[in-house]
Amino acid sequence: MNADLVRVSKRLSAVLRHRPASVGLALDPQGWVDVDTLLAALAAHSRPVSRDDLDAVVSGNDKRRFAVSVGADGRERIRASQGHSVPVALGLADRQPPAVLFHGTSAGAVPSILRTGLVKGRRHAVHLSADVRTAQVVGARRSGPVALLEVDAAAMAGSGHRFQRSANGVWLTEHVPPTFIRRL
Ligand code: HQG
Repeated sequence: MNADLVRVSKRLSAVLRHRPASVGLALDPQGWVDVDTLLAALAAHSRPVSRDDLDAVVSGNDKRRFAVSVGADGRERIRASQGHSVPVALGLADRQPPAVLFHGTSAGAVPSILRTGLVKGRRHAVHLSADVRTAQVVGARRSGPVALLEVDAAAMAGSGHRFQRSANGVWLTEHVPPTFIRRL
């Protein structure tokens, strides 16, 4: 994705996950907003995004962060697939996770994580990756060396922890206690 589209993707993330009110919008309870309404609101707040760029970000995004669908009113709507800090009910069903999941983070965070487990912070859920490579990329967003953690998801599910998978393949859970975490 070129630099302009990365900028558009970040702009959409900010509005659709964290600050819809910054452009005068409210998301519906499931996090959707009408595409035309969104584009008009961005333009009205001096942050215009063209429909072509929105489509390019939705379909070309490395991580498929956004989903477009047709609402009950027959109009196109868009939402972020995960990562919200504003309250939304994504309506994801509980699913049996793979036996192991992975989490990439900064090495400096590991002692704290091994004490209190993985906590969701301001996000809705702890984000886990299905493969080590993705976890590596997630961890590399932090400064300093990356630490890779393996989560015993089978054992967690066995003791009643619930998991969901976002539309773009991120595994979500409420909290990962330290006993299920192993540093790779
Ligand atoms: C850490 C990106 C100390 C955790 C990615 C992480 C992902 C703790 C940071 C998505 C801790 C939170 C989410 C504890 C957790 N002590 N540190 N007890 N528990 N942490 O960004 O998982 O590009 O909220 O390790 O691809 O890094 O936005 O979570 O380093 O899918 O689409 O606290 O964000 O997606 O950071 O990333 P984040 P994350 P997007």
